[in-house]
Amino acid sequence: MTGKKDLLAVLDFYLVTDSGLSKKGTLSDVQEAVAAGCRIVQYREKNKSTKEMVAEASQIKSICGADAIFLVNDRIDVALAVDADGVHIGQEDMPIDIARAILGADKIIGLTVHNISEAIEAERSGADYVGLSPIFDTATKSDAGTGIGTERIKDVKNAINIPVVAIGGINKQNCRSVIENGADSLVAISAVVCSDDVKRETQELIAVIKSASGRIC
Ligand code: 3NM
Repeated sequence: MTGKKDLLAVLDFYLVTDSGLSKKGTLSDVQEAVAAGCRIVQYREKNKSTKEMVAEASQIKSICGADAIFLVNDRIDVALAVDADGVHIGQEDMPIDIARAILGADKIIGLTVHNISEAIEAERSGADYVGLSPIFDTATKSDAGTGIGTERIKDVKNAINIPVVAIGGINKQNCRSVIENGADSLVAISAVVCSDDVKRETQELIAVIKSASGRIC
């Protein structure tokens, strides 16, 4: 197990980048979130060239350093190019067993799931954590579908032994219920990257998550 995999146990707030929504830019968002105590960053970029992505991913990797896990969304080639800590993939992306064969045992692989059966299958196939989505309706991802609600988090959490990261429509107002219903960590893209102060927003979310999960602040 790598040192970075140990961090999966204490994720709290999980930053996913969105250059389309960001007010100050992806690199600034990562810098501020990591400075606020965020321990996992996923570089999610749908509109840039591979060359631009490799350059940006390399900069994000340096910002994360030893303090934060650095994952790349979907693009296993970009993750390998910059020696990221791993990838986050969806149900329609590279099959997880093939992703694992390409990346090796030490890399972190997260998989998006929408229900208990996908979560059980994710764990069986060797995922290191699942992203459960969407918890609430969200405008950030047009094809995300209807929110499943917080009650379903418990069902998924009880069915598997790997961390559950909640995503979709989460903000400072509803994040407590997400953690109280069993999520180990959560993503809040628009709530954070559209805010005027990413660092403060991240700190406040982390404080609520720690308090809701009983972790010491
Ligand atoms: N994936 P916000 S929802 C990147 O349902 C992503 O798989 C989703 O953004 C999924 O926190 C989503 O602004 C966007 O709602 C989440």
